[in-house]
Amino acid sequence: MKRRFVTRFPGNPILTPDDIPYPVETVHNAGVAKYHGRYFMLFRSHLDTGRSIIGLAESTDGFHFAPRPKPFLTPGRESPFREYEEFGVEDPRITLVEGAYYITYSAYSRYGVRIALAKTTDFESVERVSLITQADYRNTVLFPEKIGGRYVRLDRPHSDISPWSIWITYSPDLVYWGDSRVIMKPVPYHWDEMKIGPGAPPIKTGKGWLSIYHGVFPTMDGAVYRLGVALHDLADPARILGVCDRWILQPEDPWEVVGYVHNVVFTCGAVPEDDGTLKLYWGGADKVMCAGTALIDELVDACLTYSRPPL
Ligand code: BMA
Repeated sequence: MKRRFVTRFPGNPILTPDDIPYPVETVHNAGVAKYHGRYFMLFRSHLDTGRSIIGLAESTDGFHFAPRPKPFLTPGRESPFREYEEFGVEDPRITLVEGAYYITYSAYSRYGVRIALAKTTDFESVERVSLITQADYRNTVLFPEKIGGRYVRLDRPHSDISPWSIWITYSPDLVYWGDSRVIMKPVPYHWDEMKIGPGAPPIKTGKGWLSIYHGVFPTMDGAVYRLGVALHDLADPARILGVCDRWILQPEDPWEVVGYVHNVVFTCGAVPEDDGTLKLYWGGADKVMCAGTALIDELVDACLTYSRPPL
């Protein structure tokens, strides 16, 4: 019998390229937010140039999504975004901060990959705020509130001499960021040994901030992307209270095992519900969107019960 932290929605995959009213090759790695009782999904799609854009789909139940007729966010046309989004925009994450939905996404260009920040208040129009990292960052999630008077994010800089790890960074205004430190590293010969990165924006619970991250393991058959969980202290999120030693989700369904990139489950969003459940969303094999549910308390307990050192 397998341990199950996540129950897959029986109607998976919930969104595929065939559902999208404009030509796309993939629908994956979506951020999701609940707004006035409706679910808004910002999903990444590869075009047949190999570059990515971001689309929008809406749902009343969090499982059945209707895509909008046109993409929501395509590479910026005005400087400085034009220069840094030339190769595409990818992997959006949505966090509600002080009444606005902030979107962090990867901006690709001839200069590398960096994180851009945009915001919307209505999922109709979107406004770019700033480019918030230099190059060599591609996963950043915002906490939904100021902590200790500062905005906080988890990010994942690239490195040649250390396996790619999760860092924490602070800002007075969401534009200027600093005071970074590494807080969580992969563990050798472990499911996340090759690299880790933030997944869904952190979720506030009574026992700490729950972070769902991705971890990668190299095999003779290529890399395998799985999801894990960590719990951060509420008042000082740089302090990790526990990292669950086990993965919570791995590629198993056929559309997670085979696709645009095989053997990938990759999350950019999860929605906590009032009844203590979590709706978790992930890209299957970089090709389709999938959903499942989990119990928030069970994920929090897993961080504390099967804990391994964060560094
Ligand atoms: C990562 C990113 C993700 C992708 C994953 C698996 O490096 O590119 O967007 O889902 O690889 O291909």
